[in-house]
Amino acid sequence: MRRFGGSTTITACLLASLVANAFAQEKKATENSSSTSTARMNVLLLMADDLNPSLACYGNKIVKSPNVDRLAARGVRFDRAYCQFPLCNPSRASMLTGLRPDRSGVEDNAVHFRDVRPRIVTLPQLFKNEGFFTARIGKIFHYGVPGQIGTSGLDDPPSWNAFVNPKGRDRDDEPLIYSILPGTGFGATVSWLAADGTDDEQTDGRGAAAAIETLEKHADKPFFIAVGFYRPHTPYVAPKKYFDMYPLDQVPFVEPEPGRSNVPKAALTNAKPNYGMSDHDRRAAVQAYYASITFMDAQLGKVLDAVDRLGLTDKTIVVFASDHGYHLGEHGLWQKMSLFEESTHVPLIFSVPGMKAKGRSSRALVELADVYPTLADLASLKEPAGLGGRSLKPLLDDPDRSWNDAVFTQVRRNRGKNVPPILGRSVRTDRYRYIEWNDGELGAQLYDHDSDPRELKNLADDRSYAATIKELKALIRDRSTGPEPSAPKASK
Ligand SMILES: [Ca+2]
Repeated sequence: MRRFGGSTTITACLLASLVANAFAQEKKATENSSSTSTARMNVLLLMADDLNPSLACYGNKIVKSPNVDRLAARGVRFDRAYCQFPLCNPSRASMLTGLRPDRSGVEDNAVHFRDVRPRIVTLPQLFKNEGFFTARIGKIFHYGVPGQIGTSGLDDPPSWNAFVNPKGRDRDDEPLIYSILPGTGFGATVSWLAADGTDDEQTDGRGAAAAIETLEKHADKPFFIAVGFYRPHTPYVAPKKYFDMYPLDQVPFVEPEPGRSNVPKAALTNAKPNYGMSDHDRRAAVQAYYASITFMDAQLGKVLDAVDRLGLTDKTIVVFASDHGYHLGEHGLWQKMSLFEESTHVPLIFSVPGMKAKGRSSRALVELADVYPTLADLASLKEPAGLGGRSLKPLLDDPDRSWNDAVFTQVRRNRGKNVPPILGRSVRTDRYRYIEWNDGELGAQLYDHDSDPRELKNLADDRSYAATIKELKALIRDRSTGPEPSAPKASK
């Protein structure tokens, strides 16, 4: 499997992968003939927006997430899954095309991947081409939230047979929303509302109802149905009862941290820690984020109930993921677009009928880029050449097996028309996270997760780590697919 770079190792890896591929093909042929084949099973892809792993099944002691938890209990929970770009459109384009951001060409929220790669076959399109009924409900490809709710956003029509763009009272209630930066778009700042009315009146409630209707209509033939919830993306809007579940005095609070002074300027997404929010607002924002998670979880639960009620449980693969992680005050940061752990770490759960490791978790380092090859593998569909990830199928039976040595995330910060953008590259190994900005010219960061899981002590200038940094830099370059500094290439 993957090891640190070096030509001998690479040659050995190539040989090993040739042998492994031949073995895998033979194994696949055998499996396909068995009665436990997952080919032609339905796929239900459930996505949350801007959700970090603040979920009970991921060890959060406060957040109530009974429905994601029950999905985890019947699947494998990946505890170390990472996005390839901590922003909606680049991350979703990468996951759904299977290409890393350098190859998909999508590194901001404006570009559509078809403009760069017109003939690409997306994950749902692969299933559609094989005769599956494919449908999208809500945000799967990128949408501006909340501005584009109720439209198709940056959807990809060739991917679907049908789609629904839910829109609820959260759009009408926008004048009531509290924002820490009044006048700034709600989607770009921290804002919230404990809403009147019922779950069913909210966009995600309407999305769940549309998802259930779609399942009922198409339960009798193979389908790939993707349901994208909009919460907990800001504005954190949820019915009041969900806010009441998190009394303010019980909401955790990230104490002001050291560490902002020892990182490159490029590492930080705001000049003022916590945007200058008061302690009260910081707590209220976390309360609202948690309330939005529990609200989203309840809508997701309705869809899972429908799967059970319609007798689809034994023939439906269910995947749950978020598009990237989220800061709630760590390093004085909020939201996304950083390369720290909190912004890159995502929840990822695969529930596959008949899987051997039901209810277990995996510490393997995995990526959202793995979702496409995994679903293609489970469905025995031929994946397009050059995908960036690898099938997680072996981990679904044996979550403890040896796996990737590293995973990768990148980010781009635009600086205006006549100034070159800042490119950030990060590699996460079992022990370390290394980040470099413009190939190191604008600084670097190294964190030892054995002793510093919160990434507070930057070791990049510590000479005793020079050899480690050399190895980690080489990993980024060995796996690159474009001009330097660049993204990792396919990991297989
Ligand atoms: Ca997002």
